[in-house]
Amino acid sequence: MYSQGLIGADGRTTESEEFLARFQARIDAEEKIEPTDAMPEGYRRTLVRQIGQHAHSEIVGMLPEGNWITRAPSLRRKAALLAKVQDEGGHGLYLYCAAETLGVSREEMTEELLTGKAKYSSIFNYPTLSWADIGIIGWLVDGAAIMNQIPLCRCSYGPYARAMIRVCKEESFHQRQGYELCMSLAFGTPEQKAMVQDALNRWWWPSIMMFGPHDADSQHSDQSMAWKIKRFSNDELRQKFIDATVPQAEYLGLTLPDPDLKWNEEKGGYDHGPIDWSEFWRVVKGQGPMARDRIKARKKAWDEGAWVREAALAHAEKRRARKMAAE
Ligand code: FAQ
Repeated sequence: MYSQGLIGADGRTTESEEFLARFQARIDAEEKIEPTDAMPEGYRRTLVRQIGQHAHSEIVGMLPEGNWITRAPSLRRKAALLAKVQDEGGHGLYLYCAAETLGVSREEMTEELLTGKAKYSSIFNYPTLSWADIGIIGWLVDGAAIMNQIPLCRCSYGPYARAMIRVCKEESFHQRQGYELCMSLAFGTPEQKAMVQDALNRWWWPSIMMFGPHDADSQHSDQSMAWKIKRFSNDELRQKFIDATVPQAEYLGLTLPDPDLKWNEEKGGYDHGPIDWSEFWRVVKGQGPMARDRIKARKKAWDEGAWVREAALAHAEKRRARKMAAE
């Protein structure tokens, strides 16, 4: 199927130097790579891994907030949260479609998620304990997601870059609804302010971890940046996020739970305290507080949706047969 699929039995690529140089020249010239173009197997695999992980994150990411839809405190808040969670489902679908253009099926990707072979963002393994968590997720988690995803609109792979344009517009709206929710709590009663401060204390460090390991420990960054899949390193994006978020917390009168957070005039950004990477890796490896529940919920949805997939296929087959008979 792929003219570039020159993988030996040992799993190693055998693409020629000339082929790789020609491909790199296209990337360097900012050409978009499209599904039918020849591409190195490593490029294809990197995209399947990243886009698949990204799609799973959107779908699993519906669960922590979905948990609060029936308990939203007003109709306005309920409508906004319902729409946000639906948007996340939509993002997952665009991303699965973008990954499918690389020759991987939705079934294969789902199987990898359910067996723990494919990752999803660490952030969704934390519980949503109070209503304020919904505001904080919008403000911080969508805020971090946008910081990471705006550059993906310029990703070298066309279908991924195009999918990200709409995703980013919607994430930006999500971030604002989250910040507005935090404003009403932070400027509300002392109990409401304490509730949003508690949520901020719990979500700050996991949000900072969303950007992935420090650059020195990021195994994929160098190659992904050379292929212009990633445009900024994990640490660069984390720094941009912190610099944008500190003044927002100050405006709300909330404290970020990092005593080492200080403006550094020389670098023109904030210094921050050490990140607990042992927690990050524990969560990434499936030992997060909600990891078991998240996979259980996805497995239940996949199993219980089997009849819908079968019915949709049977319907499509019937239509195809009817069309053939009419021709
Ligand atoms: N969680 O070498 P790197 C959202 C893994 S969407 C889990 O630096 P890379 C929307 C990484 O996969 C949030 N695993 O990797 C929303 C790799 O393992 P592998 C998701 C992580 O790919 C909002 C290993 O560590 N966004 O929030 C994490 O160059 C609100 C080494 O790392 C995306 O997926 C992590 N945080 O950089 C929904 C964006 N970080 O695969 C609902 C697209 C790293 O070799 C509510 N992805 N790992 O087994 C990316 O930009 C990149 O993949 C990074 C990681 C930056 C996440």
